[in-house]
Amino acid sequence: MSQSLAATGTAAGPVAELALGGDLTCPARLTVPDLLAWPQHEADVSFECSTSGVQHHRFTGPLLHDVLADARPFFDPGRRKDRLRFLIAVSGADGHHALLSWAEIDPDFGQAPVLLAVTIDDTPLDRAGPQLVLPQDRCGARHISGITAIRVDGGYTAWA
Ligand SMILES: Nc1nc2c(c(=O)[nH]1)N[C@H]1C(S)=C(S)[C@@H](COP(=O)(O)O)O[C@H]1N2
Ligand SMILES: [Mo]
Repeated sequence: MSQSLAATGTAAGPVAELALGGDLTCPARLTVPDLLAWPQHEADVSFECSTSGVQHHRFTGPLLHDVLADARPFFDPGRRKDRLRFLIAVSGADGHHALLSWAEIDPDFGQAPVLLAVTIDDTPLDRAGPQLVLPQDRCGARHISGITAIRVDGGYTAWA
């Protein structure tokens, strides 16, 4: 797709935008074409849905960690313990949402290769919006499609 089409959309509808917000130094609004600026990874994924059975898809896109780290969450990147408080809330356009912990995707901790997919089975997701891909998940429920917002929050403690 050309830059001008990406910026304006076409008769088929506007290009989807993802809002990155919360405890970030650099909050941003990103389109799927914007997500091509990060190194692209591939994942061949099988997951099971409780209603529709086993699904197989091939996804490409940046690592969620790379995109969020560049938005500079409010922690000192040099201090590992500082990162353990942070949660990542991912929401789709239809209201489906899930929480991840920062440590789950952090290379110093769980290092889960979670993608913000920009293609599914070689089809661009420019209009649908990016999809969360968790190759480690047996169940498909966290593979949130049409992501419209990701919020990073470092304010969680277990105090009653
Ligand atoms: N936005 C959004 N994403 C979603 C869902 C949803 O309801 N809304 N359902 C999830 C569930 S339960 C599964 S199993 C997979 C379904 O993937 P499929 O469309 O390839 O079957 O999408 C996940 N992503
Ligand atoms: Mo599902």
